[in-house]
Amino acid sequence: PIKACIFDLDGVIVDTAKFHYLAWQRLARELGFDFSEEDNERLKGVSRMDSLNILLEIGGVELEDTKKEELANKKNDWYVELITHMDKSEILPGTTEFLTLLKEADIKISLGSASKNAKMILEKIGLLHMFDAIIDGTDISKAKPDPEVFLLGAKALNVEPSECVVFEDAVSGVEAAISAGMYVIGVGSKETLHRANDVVQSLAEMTLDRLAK
Ligand code: B16
Ligand code: MG
Repeated sequence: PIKACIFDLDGVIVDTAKFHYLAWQRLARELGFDFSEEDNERLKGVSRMDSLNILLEIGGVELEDTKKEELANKKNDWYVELITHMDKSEILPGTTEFLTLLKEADIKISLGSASKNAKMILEKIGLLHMFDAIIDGTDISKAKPDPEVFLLGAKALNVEPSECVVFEDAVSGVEAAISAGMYVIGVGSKETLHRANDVVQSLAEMTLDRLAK
């Protein structure tokens, strides 16, 4: 029986990727190169510092660690500024409805995100109270595709990994869920997320019946 659902944040519950992109693009421009939307795909689900390393590699820029810290902080300040005005209207289709169905069915809900801004975002969009556990970038030491973020979620909810279903939009997140021994439903394109057990375009397609399968 399914006892818990674990949700990725960015790309599943909200589309913050566009704000991450704007902030990274601004940083790239400042460093003197361009950063395309296609490049940005590589940053989905990836931690802040790993994202910066990918960005610098694309721009062919090498920097010392202290400088990197400074740039990562700067990007985050811009990002936080961009998401200040986020509200309920940013919640992706079907999310609130599906979370409500889970609550009614007594299925536990956890967040499994790489973002250190996750709690703030959930609060802004008014969904924080729906979560029984929140595991985010401040709790983990190993980034997806490592299963740590999802295993900590199962632990916090006191359920077995095999009793959890993960919702993920990133390839690295799908791999993390598989490694955790969890059933995984991809949110996005079937081609990209072909390793997932099932794929939906958005949570609007989710029903308790589909979950039970
Ligand atoms: P922050 P998720 C991830 O969130 C994003 O997909 C990824 O693009 C971002 O770099 C990462 O969070 C870290 O975010 O800089 O806010 O700590 O998809 O795991 O919910
Ligand atoms: Mg994501």
